[in-house]
Amino acid sequence: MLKKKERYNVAVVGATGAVGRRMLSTLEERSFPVAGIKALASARSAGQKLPFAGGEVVVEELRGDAFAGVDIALFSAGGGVSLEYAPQATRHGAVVIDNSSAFRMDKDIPLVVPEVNPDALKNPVTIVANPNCSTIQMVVALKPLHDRFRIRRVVVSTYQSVSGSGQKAIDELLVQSRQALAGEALEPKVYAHPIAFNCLPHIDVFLENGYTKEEMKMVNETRKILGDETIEVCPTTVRVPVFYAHSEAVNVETEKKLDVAEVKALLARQPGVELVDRPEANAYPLAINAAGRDPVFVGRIRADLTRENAVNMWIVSDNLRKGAALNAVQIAELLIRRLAG
Ligand code: 25A
Ligand code: L14
Repeated sequence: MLKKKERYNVAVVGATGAVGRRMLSTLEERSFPVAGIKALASARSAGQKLPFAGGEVVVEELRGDAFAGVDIALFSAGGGVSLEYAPQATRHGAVVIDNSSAFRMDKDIPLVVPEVNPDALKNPVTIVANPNCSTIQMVVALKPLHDRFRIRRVVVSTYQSVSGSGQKAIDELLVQSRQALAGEALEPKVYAHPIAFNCLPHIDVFLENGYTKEEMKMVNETRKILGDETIEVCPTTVRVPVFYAHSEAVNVETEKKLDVAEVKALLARQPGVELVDRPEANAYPLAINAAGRDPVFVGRIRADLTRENAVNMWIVSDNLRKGAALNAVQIAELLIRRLAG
């Protein structure tokens, strides 16, 4: 169990990955009270140096005994690594904040977005799950609408960047873009088809019901985070040739009478949201503006003309930040704040 301290020993598992690197930089940017830092990854990255707090941290191979003395362990090395090593970390007394999908739907494990359901974090905590990136940015915007109007149904289409699948996918989009412009054949490795100049309605694996696992994460995680099993979510998740930040077209239907001006007002004061909604100035959220920034950007807020009590909006956020590293560090901040209070 986490004990109150001035500063905490923190480990990042998967530190060399696209998310792990941002976990390190986010701890630094937000001046998290770090006593000692450990960067853990697979053997092939051991010895590599990563920048941290003006200095460098040498990557160590992930082994069970690496968690001795660790207070907080942030995991982003895929579900298999989490399933194997999170229990070893908790056995050493560390609290695990896990970015993989391994524990998210476990009923004993809190699934937390600090602006949305901070009270899901109940002591004593051993593992906390960080939700899926597409779900996080959507629920941050849905929360005030659910509280005020009670959401009945959400129809969402995502436009997801390649960085969600890691550095190798970022490299693949770059290489294929160059190949396409040079008139060369495109060779897919990470994805089933070329991603350059294309859209793939396929994220994570297909399930028996015809949906992808990414789509079903949006259905199940949204209900768990908002604490309402009656909310219907109808998703289509699409990979697009964008490097950073996911965009989402979201239609929300509510039980109570919905007022678009009030929706805008509620979103304007929702913590974690930045409204960008001035069509007269061509101002709306864009992936290239959201990349490298913390907020969930919301715009194109307009009534659904085909239905009463329904509204459309466009939600954009950096999937590696609010969608992964930032949310994980915010969970750690919430944990230590609770200890302090
Ligand atoms: O890709 P993996 O296998 O899931 O691994 C991701 C991270 O976990 C570590 C691994 O370290 C990496 O840090 N890891 C994997 N297996 C491990 C094990 N058994 C393990 N750690 C311990 N024990 P690594 O040293 O093995 O891998 C090196 C990493 O280097 C990155 N890389 C590759 N080419 C690069 C590069 N970095 C810079 N420049 C290049 N040209 C690459 O990391 C490689 O894995 P990555 O960016 O591809 O990692 C992305 C993976 O992270 C997870 N992820 C990303 N976004 C999300 C996410 N998970 C949840 N939500 C997200 N939003 C995914 O698992 C993704 O595959
Ligand atoms: O958090 O974009 O479950 O490929 C798994 C796949 C996040 C993103 C998760 C991708 C994800 C992801």
